[in-house]
Amino acid sequence: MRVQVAIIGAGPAGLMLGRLLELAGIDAVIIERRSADYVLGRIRAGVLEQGTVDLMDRALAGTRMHAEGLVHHGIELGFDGDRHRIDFSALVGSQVMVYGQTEVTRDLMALRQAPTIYEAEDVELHDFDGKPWVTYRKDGVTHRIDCAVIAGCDGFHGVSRHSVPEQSLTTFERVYPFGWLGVLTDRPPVAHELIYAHHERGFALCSQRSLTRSRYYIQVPADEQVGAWSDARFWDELRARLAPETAEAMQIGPSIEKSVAPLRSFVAEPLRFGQLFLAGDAAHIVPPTGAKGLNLAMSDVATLADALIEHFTEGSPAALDGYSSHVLGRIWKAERFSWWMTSLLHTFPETGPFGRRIQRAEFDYLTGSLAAQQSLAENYVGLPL
Ligand code: RFL
Ligand code: PHB
Repeated sequence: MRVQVAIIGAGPAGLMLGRLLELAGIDAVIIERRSADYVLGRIRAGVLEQGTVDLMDRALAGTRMHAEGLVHHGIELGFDGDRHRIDFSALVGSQVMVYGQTEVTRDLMALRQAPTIYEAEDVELHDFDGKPWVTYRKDGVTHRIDCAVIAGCDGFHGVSRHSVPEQSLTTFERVYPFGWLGVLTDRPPVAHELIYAHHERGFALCSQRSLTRSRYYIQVPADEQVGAWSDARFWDELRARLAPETAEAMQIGPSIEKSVAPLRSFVAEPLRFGQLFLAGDAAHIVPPTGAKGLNLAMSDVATLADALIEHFTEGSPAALDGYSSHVLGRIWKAERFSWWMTSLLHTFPETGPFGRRIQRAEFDYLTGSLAAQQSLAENYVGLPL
């Protein structure tokens, strides 16, 4: 097979890139290691920035999102039971959309006409400094795809970044000593908006997927086993970290999904190696506290799609040449914001009582300063593309 673009990975980044290229008449195949059902079964992000909403519309994929997604005009921050609302609309005149990553993925999958090869084993990238090609094995047979460009959209553990010689890549990383234990339940959310809470027992987040489905998270040690957490233990711990009136109002139910996600900050530089381009979690990871991972993946592929369209339709390499430095500027701002939200809201045993006093001062400064709230709001709703 010969195509213009071989996309590795059918997560939101790969599917959105595939869709934007398809609409522009550029020939692209997606090669994915897992089955479509497996990809749809992963419960991940829940908050879309306006830029991501706009991109879904550009991809002509926004109909169900606008019908079923929930527009949120703010979030609540909690600190040891004290509560403060950040009003995005009043502070920066923008908002976010609560619509699950699973639904974004489902909508993009449903629209796709061009081939996606699921359950492709042993995907390998060849010759991306010259004339690139990709091989994979399916049902015991090895296949070859020749292409002009490879887009590595295969997440943090994917093969694309790992195919780059170590000396060509600089990586920056912080691994946090904790993770998030998440529970999904078919009960109405405890509040209309998301609640991010700092407590001396650890961070807690009350999120949602719809008016009848809630998503809750608590900070746990990085090596925590899900099996150690019965539903009852989870609900008790979550409620202990929230303001009493919130804990009391919470409707609890059986969990329909429960998992631990590690927290990490990571950036690889650069994002172009010959004809290979990295985008999304393959290029960077943020801790989920700022709700930036999916949105950053989407802004990478929006830029990459435009650059590829310019390359293939006008023969101009300028935008592709600028891709890496262009997106890295935005990536580092999202890294900074996610690190800052994480630092404010989690407990860090190693920083001791001094660290907690600094966190309290940061919270008090934030709740007393419109400028500080505006900065939070501006970053949370998403910096311009
Ligand atoms: P993905 O989603 O990891 O998709 C990569 C795809 O590549 C496939 N793959 C391979 N295919 C072929 N060959 C190989 N060798 C391959 N190796 C891997 C994988 O099977 C997969 O299908 O990366 P992508 O597309 O870059 O998307 C990134 C987002 O998934 C991620 O950033 C977000 O989920 C992060 N995130 C959040 N982001 C937000 O913007 N808002 C949020 O509210 C938010 N909440 C979260 C999150 C991530 C979480 N976890 C579990 C890490 C909450 C959590 C708990
Ligand atoms: C989620 O609903 O999964 C979610 C929401 C906000 C975050 C992280 C995760 O910051």
